Amino acid sequence: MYDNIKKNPLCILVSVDIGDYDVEYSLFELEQLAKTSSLDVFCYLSQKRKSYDKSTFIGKGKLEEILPVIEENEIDLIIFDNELSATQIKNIENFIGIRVIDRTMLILDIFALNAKSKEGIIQIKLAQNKYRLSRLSGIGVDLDRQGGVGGRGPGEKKLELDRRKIKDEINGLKKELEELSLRRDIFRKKRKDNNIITVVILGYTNSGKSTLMNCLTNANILAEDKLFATLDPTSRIYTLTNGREVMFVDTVGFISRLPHNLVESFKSTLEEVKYADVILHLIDSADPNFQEQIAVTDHIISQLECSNIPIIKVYNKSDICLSDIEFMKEEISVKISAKNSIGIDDLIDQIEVVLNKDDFNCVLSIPYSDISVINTIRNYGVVNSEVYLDDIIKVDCIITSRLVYLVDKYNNNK
Ligand SMILES: Nc1nc2c(ncn2[C@@H]2O[C@H](COP(=O)(O)OP(=O)(O)OP(=O)(O)O)[C@@H](O)[C@H]2O)c(=O)[nH]1
Ligand SMILES: [Mg+2]
Repeated sequence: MYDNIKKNPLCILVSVDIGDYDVEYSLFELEQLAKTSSLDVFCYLSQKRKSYDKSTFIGKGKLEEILPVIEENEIDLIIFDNELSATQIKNIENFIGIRVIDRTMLILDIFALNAKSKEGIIQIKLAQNKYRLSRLSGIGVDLDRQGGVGGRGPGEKKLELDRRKIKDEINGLKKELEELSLRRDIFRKKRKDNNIITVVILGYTNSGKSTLMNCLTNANILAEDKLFATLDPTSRIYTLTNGREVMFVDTVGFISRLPHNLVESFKSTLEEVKYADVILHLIDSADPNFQEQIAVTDHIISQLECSNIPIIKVYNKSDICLSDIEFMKEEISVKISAKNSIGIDDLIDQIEVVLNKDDFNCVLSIPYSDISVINTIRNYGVVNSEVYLDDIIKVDCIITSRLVYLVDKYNNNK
């Protein structure tokens, strides 16, 4: 009988612990990443060392231990939780006879699979090429060493050609991204001109960003129990209780030790964050490691030059959260369950409080020639009363600070 059931590749997760990060948590995350990539995990393995082994990263003795486990259990793949050099991968593969990849390669693979938009695909290609180039550089150093001082190894010419090819490709991709980014700038300016308020949803991968977006706006975005389900920012309009329209933007999720190249490459889509009026930092409060996840997201937010934008911490998955989270007093926070639509009104209230913080009351004298301004005020503020006089309209209204530049000239009380 033929066995027609297609099995997922089986892998072993390996890590070397030199005490610079929480290895246990990172390995747990690596398992989630492997599962997202349709790989089955056979076991974890970690080795405490003072430093990494230059040629095989993990000690040779440990590799010898793994060998029979691989043979007896028909393991297909070894995944290292650390970033390995090309030479280290080659040396380990020669020793154990199966494929070896590292955390960065796995994350890049998942991103490549999930990228849908043109911009997303270019960004991931850019990250992959930068990664390939950094590894080729590594090989170059090794070849230089083999060739001795001033000596040129036999494969070096080809290596130089490969490097140039990748560099050309990187430059081409960067150019394409710049063009797309320019288009995004124009779109953003239009939004600003139209006074559209933007609320960006940020947070750790799998925290429920897309579920919240769907719950608020019926956006129909894929939300699933997999890492990096969303790569492309998606935006939808939502109308607040006072009639003001805001645009919610769903974004790519974060993870600890996110490959540097990836953050760099996704900067253009994350640029949206810089222009947000409010940031919602979504947190999976049911995850035992939610504190670490908050710290990772805070760190990435701090790199995005948006320290002046108000942030609301949104503790999601309250339906399955066992511990009673004590909110920090000084921060604005709210507890919700996006999946069950619990606490959404509170969240909207909080957003309104933040947005209305800078609102103020004024009486404007608007000439009939500029009557359309009243509509703008109505859309983005509150009109209390309108009195139609001979040459002007007196408008008593509450306006947001964003409208000041538009209505300042009609304000007699300044
Ligand atoms: N129990 C529970 N599950 C939730 C809640 N909100 C989201 N989830 C689940 O969490 C998982 C991840 O949700 P997503 O909305 O895809 O998360 P995300 O933050 O967009 O993830 P990425 O796009 O991968 O970064 C899904 O299985 C959701 O059903 C909630 O309030 N309660
Ligand atoms: Mg998502």
